[in-house]
Amino acid sequence: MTDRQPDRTRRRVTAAASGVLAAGAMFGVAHLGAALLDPPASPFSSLGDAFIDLTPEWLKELAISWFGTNDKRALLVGMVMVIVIAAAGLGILALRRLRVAQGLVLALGLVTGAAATSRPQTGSLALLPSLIGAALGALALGWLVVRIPAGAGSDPQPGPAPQAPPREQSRRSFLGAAAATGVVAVLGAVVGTLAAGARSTAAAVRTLVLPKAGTPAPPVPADAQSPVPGVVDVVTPNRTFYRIDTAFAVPQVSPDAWQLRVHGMVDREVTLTFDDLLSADLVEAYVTLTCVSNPIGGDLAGNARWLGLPVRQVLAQAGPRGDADMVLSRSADGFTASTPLEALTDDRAALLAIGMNGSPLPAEHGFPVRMVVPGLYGYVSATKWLVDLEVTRFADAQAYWTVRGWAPRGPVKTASRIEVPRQGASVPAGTVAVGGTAWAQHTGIAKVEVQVDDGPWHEAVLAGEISIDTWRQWSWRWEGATSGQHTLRVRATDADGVTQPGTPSAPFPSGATGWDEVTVRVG
Ligand SMILES: Nc1nc2c(c(=O)[nH]1)N[C@H]1C(S)=C(S)[C@@H](COP(=O)(O)O)O[C@H]1N2
Ligand SMILES: [Mo]
Repeated sequence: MTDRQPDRTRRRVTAAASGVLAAGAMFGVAHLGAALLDPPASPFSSLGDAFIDLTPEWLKELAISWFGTNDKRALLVGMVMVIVIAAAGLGILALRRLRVAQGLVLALGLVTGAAATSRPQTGSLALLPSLIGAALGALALGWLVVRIPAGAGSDPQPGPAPQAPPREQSRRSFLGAAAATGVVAVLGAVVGTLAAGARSTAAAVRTLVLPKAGTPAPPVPADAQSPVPGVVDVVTPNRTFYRIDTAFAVPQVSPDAWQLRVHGMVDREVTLTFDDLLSADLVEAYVTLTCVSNPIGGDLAGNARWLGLPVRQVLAQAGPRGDADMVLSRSADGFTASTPLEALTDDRAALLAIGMNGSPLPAEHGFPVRMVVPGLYGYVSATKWLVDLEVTRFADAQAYWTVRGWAPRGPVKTASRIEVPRQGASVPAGTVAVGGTAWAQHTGIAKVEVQVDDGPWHEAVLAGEISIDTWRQWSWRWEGATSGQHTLRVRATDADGVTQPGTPSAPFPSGATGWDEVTVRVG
């Protein structure tokens, strides 16, 4: 008995590895099949998307606080880990109950296939890749498990178990099967990823030539950037602009096929093509976007120059009915946002944007068309991969995050943050340069004040204002900083004279409040 123990362990480890290889083949083949048939039907993106949609609010908040905008990568790693562990378990199960394990592999294929089918951007073939992958995975599992060499001196399993490997089954036969399965897994993953890449919108993003704005944005004032080194760029480069969305894989929407349907409580439906947008009289505006999930002092905000067609012009064509009060915008991947009709029809720069800082929208920021609305959090206004506008009423329709408990209307709350010095920094005694950014989109920032250790509030120097729709930077010279630990606090007052409340509240359900503070060591 004792001398058989290592053999049993070895068989189990080999079986676990077989399960992982079979799952690799299953997912690799399904991924490749999806890339050829219907890329969004890849089991990874559909499982990821389904998981995100089903994630409870507290877990989503936790994920954002742990991983920030790396939450998707973390989810992928987590998903792969769960699949590997489950597959290893199935491999061990297959040693004794091969048919049951194979049945579970097929069931897993059905689940991923169902997830793929349920995604708004997948077509009628979405079930196929997962089913083909699962069938192959089940076959591979059987193929591998019957070849697992029986340990020297070990007995076959008792009873007429068909999966008990004949003793003479050579090690070589197993290794050959394992290698073949591994090759299928890797080839599926690699070729599938390449094929999906070739079908992506990357080339369209690169080759699109943006038209010139009929109404360009006024130039950025020379003093708009805070003079304090280390404060963020007052115009955020596209490459570092924060990204928040529910899409596990970036939706790929071709500008050639793009259409925007405007319907609902309107006098006449309007359909817009991308060419209609390119030939329209476009407006350019600097607008600062902010995420409602941004904690006090957080960096889920960015400022860009957007090029697009004012939404109000398209709505005027459609003629909203008098009793409508909301526009539900919908993305290609099913995300929706509820924007007050008024914010889209008044004179603010609410845009169907096709350009960001002089370039076509990057794929992850909504290519080919997104909405940008000054003064509202992104979740109620900034729909990326936009395909549909439904004129409706708050009483009749709910958007993606409203269903999950967030406020139906999301005006941006006034915020200010200290960027320099950083939390925990050591600074020399004497004069310390303090600087940061404040925002109150579509109202404007009138005053920023800084406090040291519960002392009096000092008015900071405001940098130049790009527009009331953008953030505004500030600086303050802290004179006579004495050695020791000190806390700096900041608060802003908007152009209506309203000062940020000091009472802290969490981002859920309508945006964080409170004053940002940093503790530094002087000396
Ligand atoms: N299609 C789609 N659009 C979306 C979202 C989304 O999940 N899906 N998230 C919104 C949220 S919550 C924010 S804060 C902004 C972020 O835009 P960005 O990623 O370009 O910074 O996009 C908005 N538009
Ligand atoms: Mo957001």
